[in-house]
Amino acid sequence: MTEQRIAGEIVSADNEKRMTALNADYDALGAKLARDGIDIDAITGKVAQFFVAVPSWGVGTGGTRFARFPGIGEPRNIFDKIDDCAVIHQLTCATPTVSLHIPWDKVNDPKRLKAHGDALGLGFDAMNSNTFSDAPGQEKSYKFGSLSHTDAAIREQAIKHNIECIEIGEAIGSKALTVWIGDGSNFPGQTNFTRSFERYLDSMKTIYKRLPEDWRIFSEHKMYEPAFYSTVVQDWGTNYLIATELGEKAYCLVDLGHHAPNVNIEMIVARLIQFKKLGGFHFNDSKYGDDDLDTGAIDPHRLFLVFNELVDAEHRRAENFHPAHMIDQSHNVTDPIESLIRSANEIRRAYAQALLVNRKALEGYQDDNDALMASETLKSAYRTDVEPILATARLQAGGAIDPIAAYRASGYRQAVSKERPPVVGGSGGIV
Ligand code: LRH
Ligand code: MN
Ligand code: MN
Repeated sequence: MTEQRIAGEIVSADNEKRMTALNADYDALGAKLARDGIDIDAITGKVAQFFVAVPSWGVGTGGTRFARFPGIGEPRNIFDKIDDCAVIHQLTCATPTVSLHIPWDKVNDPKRLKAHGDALGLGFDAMNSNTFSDAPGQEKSYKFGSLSHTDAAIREQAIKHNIECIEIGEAIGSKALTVWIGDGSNFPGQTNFTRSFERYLDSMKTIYKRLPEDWRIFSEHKMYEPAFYSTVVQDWGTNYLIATELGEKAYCLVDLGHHAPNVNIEMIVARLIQFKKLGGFHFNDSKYGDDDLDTGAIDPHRLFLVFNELVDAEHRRAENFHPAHMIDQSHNVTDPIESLIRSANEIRRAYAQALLVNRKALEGYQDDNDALMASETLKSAYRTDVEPILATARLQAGGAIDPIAAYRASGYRQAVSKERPPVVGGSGGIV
């Protein structure tokens, strides 16, 4: 039996209060969709099978480079983090896996960690390496880069770290490694674009060779930060080159926050799908840059448009299309568990809305160059309030109709704060 961090009775009691209204809303939506020839239960079934991984680093309060304001009951270690992730999955039934970040997560005993995950019904998604900051006691500094560093010994250290991440991942059942580097430059002339990219590719090829047969490697592009003039893996074009240079186990990861404002991310997604190199996502939202806000908090329509491409690919059975869905956000002013619950729901919402798009009609309007009706076809799916579908999917899987209400009713945060000592705030950084 899966261990539960929140008593089942609390969730049932909260569900009980909402059941009648949900059933009425579900029936009303079902009748409306039926008029358009859509079977609501089929959509609910698909939504229930859509999952997204929670980032281990997301369950601790984040911060900026200016300050961090921890909340109460902050996780003390990876085991506490896994407990918090289990709460999110218990209530949403949408997040059965956790994505680790090494060395932020200290995994001294992978067997014990796997057993802890198993007991809570959680598995492990992609491993994330970290050569963008120096770990305490680390021999050589990444101040001037890692996998693309001019010094071979530093590149070697960064390669070794990535291989260690693979080894930990193998022990806990992960099947992918995500590599994001902060390498780049702050001033024109500081680095040679071509030579640094050559060094990066050489390092990645060495890591790639160590990748187990059934693993994938994801490279993540980012336009800026911490380097403010240039980054080595700056955009999806460079990312695509990396994935093709490395081989068939290499794919591009799209972090929604890593593009210039107004970039057409859904089109990037379409291109990567077309050329069979979309590896997956780091979902979040942003207003200005890599703000790492809750997914769908600023621009839910863009999220929908991304999912429109994913469902389109699913619909036409695009080849080699099995993206890994992960959240990557930072919570500065909210309870991270609440933000992650909300984001998992927003991601499923975008998926459900995209499933409602009448693809046959859309294709017809596109072929007839009927711009207005094509756009209206997307809009009418986007305008549909699919909450009854999301809530029913959760309820049928044993979760909560209103997960945030159930979480608040449980008093989980207050309870864990009794055993988890307060954390001192202060300077920034995600720990
Ligand atoms: C870089 C990034 C990358 C890191 C994470 C903490 O901005 O998106 O995925 O691993 O943040
Ligand atoms: Mn990311
Ligand atoms: Mn980021």
